[in-house]
Amino acid sequence: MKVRNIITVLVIHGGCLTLAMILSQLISGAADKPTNLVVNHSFEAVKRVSTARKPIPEGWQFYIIALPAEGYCDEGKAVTGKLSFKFSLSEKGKAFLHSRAFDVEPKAMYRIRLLSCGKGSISIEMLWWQSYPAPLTQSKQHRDTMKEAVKLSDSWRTLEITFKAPEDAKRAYLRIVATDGDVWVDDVEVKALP
Ligand SMILES: [Ca+2]
Repeated sequence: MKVRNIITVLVIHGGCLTLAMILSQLISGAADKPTNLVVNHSFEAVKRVSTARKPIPEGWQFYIIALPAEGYCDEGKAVTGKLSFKFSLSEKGKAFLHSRAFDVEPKAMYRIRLLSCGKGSISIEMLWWQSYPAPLTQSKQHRDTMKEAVKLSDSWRTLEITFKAPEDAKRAYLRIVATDGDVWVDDVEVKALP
């Protein structure tokens, strides 16, 4: 809620307005702001499957599609915090990083932003579901993707794309696809546009 609106409420209610009411208006105002639908967006929270394995980010799933490939939270580069997610791939390697699934509104617009750098290429996809996780029911338009993968460089750059949720979509998750070499990702954001 804007300060002007709070002042209007104060005028209407006069002395009856309590501090609790002001706070409640401020809290509801904050809830109206679009929030990042991706948890652990900067890859700072990690989990270790075993002491021998490299740490992977909480709230994300890593899938190897073509070997050799690996992926882990890396201390070598970061835009914010201390860690980023690093795909380490050979020329033939391919891997997916999936966010945790989140609720979506049918036909709403979702803007995805992330920062990335490296020697390889990256692409952003959204997977849409009528129902997820169980029962698993895909939307008729199940996958939206960038037209082509983006070739990266050693400098961090922002990638952004907006997708429209299909009319039967209730759930979705983000898929980050890396190929052709080492790729770092940090500060991932998925927001519903007003
Ligand atoms: Ca980070």
